[in-house]
Amino acid sequence: MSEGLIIKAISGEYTVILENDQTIVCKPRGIFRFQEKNPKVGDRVEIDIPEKVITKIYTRKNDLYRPVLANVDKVFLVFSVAEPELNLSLLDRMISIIEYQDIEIILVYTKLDLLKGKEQFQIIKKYYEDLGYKSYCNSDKDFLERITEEVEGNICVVAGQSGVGKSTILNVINPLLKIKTSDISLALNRGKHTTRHVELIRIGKGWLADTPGFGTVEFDDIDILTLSQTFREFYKASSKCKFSKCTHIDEPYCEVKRLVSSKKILTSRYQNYLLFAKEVKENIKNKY
Ligand SMILES: Nc1nc2c(ncn2[C@@H]2O[C@H](COP(=O)(O)OP(=O)(O)O)[C@@H](O)[C@H]2O)c(=O)[nH]1
Ligand SMILES: [Mg+2]
Ligand SMILES: [Zn+2]
Repeated sequence: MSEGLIIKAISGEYTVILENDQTIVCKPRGIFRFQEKNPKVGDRVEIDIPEKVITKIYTRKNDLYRPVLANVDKVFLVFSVAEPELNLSLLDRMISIIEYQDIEIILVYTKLDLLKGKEQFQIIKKYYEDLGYKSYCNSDKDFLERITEEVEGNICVVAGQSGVGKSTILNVINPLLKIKTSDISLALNRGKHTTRHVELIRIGKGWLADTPGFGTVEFDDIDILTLSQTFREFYKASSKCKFSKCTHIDEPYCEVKRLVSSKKILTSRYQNYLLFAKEVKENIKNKY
């Protein structure tokens, strides 16, 4: 028996890379079907080399469905600041969903060259950095170096809307990949039904997933209190709310609402929170 990492999955066949860099295409052991447990890219597995069979899937640190990936350490959230303009609602949504999965978030901003006044962007960038999210711009002089450092020893994913420059970044990181970049109109019009397989690409001593991105981003089985806790600054302030389980919506003496009025919390953060809370409530209603 040997241990390896699944780096590619296509129609029930899994490419497993071993410690010595040998790759073997394996099938899962039949029993997984009965356990309704399918191997995923990112899974650490035990394989039977002569049989070319995956015999064991090690416990996952986390488990993503869109994209189908396990054991992700970091997500690079790529956002353009122009064409398409910075989408703070999507940014907050993705942050919340990924926080919930306990994955490190790194923000990557692109297309600063297309932005006229940068003051507003700088305020927003600083706000998220103060929350503890590292951020880089693809125009930073040492961008490539820093991203390569971030990937080292980790399984990472690049996520973001179409047209923000994900493929361009991947090509800079690894010019050998030659992933096709598309002009923006093409990228934005590409049907949402285009499915591509997920694959881990080696970057130095780490792995980067080349995926079509986080397709639909919805709040599946999260409750409102948990949602509120994925907003780091709300969580921090909540100890000063009058009610211990304050959801910062209708409750009086709410510290979060006080910080919103005094502009210490970004208005867009609070508005997006209210929007997501409404979605969560509707999801719960639909379920019962
Ligand atoms: N001006 C400008 N264009 C960019 C930048 N990054 C990417 N692009 C362009 O934006 C378009 C979409 O990029 P692509 O990498 O295909 O985006 P993806 O859909 O996220 O993979 C392409 O025409 C790129 O050349 C940038 O920093 N500045
Ligand atoms: Mg692309
Ligand atoms: Zn509150």
